[in-house]
Amino acid sequence: MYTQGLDQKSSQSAEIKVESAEDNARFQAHVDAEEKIEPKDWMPEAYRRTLVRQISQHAHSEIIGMQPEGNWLTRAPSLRRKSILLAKIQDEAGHGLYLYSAAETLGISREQMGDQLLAGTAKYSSIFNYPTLTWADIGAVGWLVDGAAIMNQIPLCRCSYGPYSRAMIRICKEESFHQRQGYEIMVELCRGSKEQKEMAQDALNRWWWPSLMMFGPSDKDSQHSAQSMAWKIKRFSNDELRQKFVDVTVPQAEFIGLKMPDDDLVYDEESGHYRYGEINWQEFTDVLAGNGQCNRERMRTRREAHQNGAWVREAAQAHAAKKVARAAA
Ligand code: FAQ
Repeated sequence: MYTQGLDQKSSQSAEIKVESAEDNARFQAHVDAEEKIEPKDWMPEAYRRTLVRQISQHAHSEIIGMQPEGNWLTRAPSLRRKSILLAKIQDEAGHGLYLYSAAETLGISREQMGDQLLAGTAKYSSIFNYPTLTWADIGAVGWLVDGAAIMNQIPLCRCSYGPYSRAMIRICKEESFHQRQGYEIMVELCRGSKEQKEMAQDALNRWWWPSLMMFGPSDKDSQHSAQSMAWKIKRFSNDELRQKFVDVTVPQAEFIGLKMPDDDLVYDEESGHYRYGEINWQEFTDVLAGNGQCNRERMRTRREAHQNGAWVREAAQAHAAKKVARAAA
């Protein structure tokens, strides 16, 4: 999708070049004028590193994020539900691939990013360390997790880095379909039997707070937000996006007769926003430290999938080598 034909010499020389105040000022002016930064443009090393960190973590999230939903593929309640879920999970794989390609334009290889994930030195979203216990969880994941993802990702379509912003445009269109399919599952369950409605409520109870944590630490604890906003990588702070998500999601829950699992939730007429209770940041820290309910299982599954795919990578390389040899003959 994006060129990987980066001029190795120039990207190396960019790294060793001393960054002058003039270079940085010119770069910031470019960003402030809303002009896109493209792979071969000069950029501060810290900008490049921030993007590699964020985009690769985003890509890893899409790939690991296939696991909780994959858990229900063989148990989806109908053929229609199964084919929709299959298509959604395949979309997530595609998102991961666009994002790895966008990160590769910054001079890191997909293999390096994969190694960082498997070594545990790169993060993926906290949300994918929770289990999908019932079919209603598939509704809740689409409605809440994809809903939160869109809220965070729509502004990324305007990110200052060209390849990331362009990848996000298509991803957001697909995420929007994902959110609707999840909400539709919740609507159906809430219109169904008493047991089905209880199952939907139980899924909401378990997924609500982890979904709020997806937006990252509160603004006062967010290490990267201020710089990322100055560089127009991020357009809104973590708390601003979390608030927008709460404001659109609470009425959706009310519409289908579900109750948010937050006794402190109240609509504030004056500000026009819902005020919500305290997030359990200790739980967030524990999940990031690898101690969530499913961290170990997710990484074990990913490692096994990588090992089991070794023959595919070898076959693809052998095929590519044959093609090159044939073309040279
Ligand atoms: N989980 O200073 P900040 C999806 C880390 S895609 C884990 O605020 P920043 C689609 C953060 O990396 C979901 N770690 O950081 C789907 C940093 O650690 P570091 C993924 C988190 O970057 C749906 C530290 O905490 N979306 O769901 C989390 O300015 C269904 C300090 O935080 C993206 O990645 C977290 N929740 O803001 C797939 C969107 N939050 O790197 C399948 C792009 C924070 O220094 C099924 N990313 N951390 O070691 C972003 O917008 C930003 O990176 C934030 C964090 C907002 C996530």
